[in-house]
Amino acid sequence: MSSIFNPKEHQHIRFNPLKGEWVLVSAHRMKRPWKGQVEKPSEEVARHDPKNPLCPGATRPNGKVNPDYTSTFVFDNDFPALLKNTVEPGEPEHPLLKAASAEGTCQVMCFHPWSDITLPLMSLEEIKTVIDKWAELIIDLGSQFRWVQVFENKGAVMGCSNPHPHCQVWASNFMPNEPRVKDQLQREYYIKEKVPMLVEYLKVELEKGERIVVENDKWVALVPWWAAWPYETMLLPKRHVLRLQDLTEDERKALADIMKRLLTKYDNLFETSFPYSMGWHGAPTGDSAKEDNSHWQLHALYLPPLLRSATVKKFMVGYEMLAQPQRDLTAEQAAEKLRNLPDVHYKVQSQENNS
Ligand code: H2U
Repeated sequence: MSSIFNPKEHQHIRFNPLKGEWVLVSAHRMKRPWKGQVEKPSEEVARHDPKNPLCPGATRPNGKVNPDYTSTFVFDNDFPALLKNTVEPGEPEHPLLKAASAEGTCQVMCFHPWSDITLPLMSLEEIKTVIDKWAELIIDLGSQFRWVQVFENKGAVMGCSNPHPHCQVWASNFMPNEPRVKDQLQREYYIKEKVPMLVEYLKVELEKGERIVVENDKWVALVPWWAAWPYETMLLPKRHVLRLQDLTEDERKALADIMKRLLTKYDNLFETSFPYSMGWHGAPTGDSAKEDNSHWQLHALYLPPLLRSATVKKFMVGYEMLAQPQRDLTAEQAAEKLRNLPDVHYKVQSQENNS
């Protein structure tokens, strides 16, 4: 073994300053054979299924009828994990049996009337409409709740329960764990360094360049130094922005552009509708919006599970659950692979080739 450190050959641990956690990087493990679980390839979906509760005009199991929507469509989740009026838990019987109130609301947002379309295949105008709707929802729910989590589960492998393009929005009166820790660590960094952590981080990444996947004049998509999932990416605005609703018109248009390009590259990687969970993290809302949140920088995270092919995913199991996350290729290798993929979707390319 050479004595000069090579991150592709020599395992090491990397620090995630947003979580205060380490990730084990052992790129040499990609060489091991795989005889484990193989996922089902994603199936073709019909454009309209009147029995699908997310489709325009469909009757949902609770009897409510969806309008014949032609753009985005938002409705209250019929099976919400958070409700507005609830009974609060009393004083704990023991300090180790602590509980606290959890009030909130859950909504579902359909991106498009068609079931057989996904964000990378939507037009820039249609993606921009989704972004505007996200901003509206965060303003609306953020006036009542401390945290508004916009997230999309895409693909059955990520637990998505319906193939129609959609996301969810859960708002709560408490800060969930991920943003709570991020809030604290970004605040500590800001107090010490006098600059928001992710603003400084983007500066470093733009100088290095090796983890950048795609960039335009307002946004950067990169594989973070500390990425845990194989093709995890972070989407960052080039300006210091606290919340999604603070984005200018030009920044929203540029966001639609970078989302389309990033998600096209994802689909092109294994020529499949690339599964992931994604979500937005920005400064807290509700009563927390009255405080100084300068330490925050808006960003989105894409957390895709696929590792080797359209059907072999990374399992975050034994060591990851009991010790810490481990990844099988370096962040730089993942970024290079994604960066080198075409910006034209493979389905569009094959249509062009056939015409
Ligand atoms: P997921 O695909 O990420 O599970 O999101 C779909 C959501 O849609 C899910 O939370 C809701 C489910 O509760 N839903 C309804 O509210 N009404 C329905 O009729 C079907 C699904």
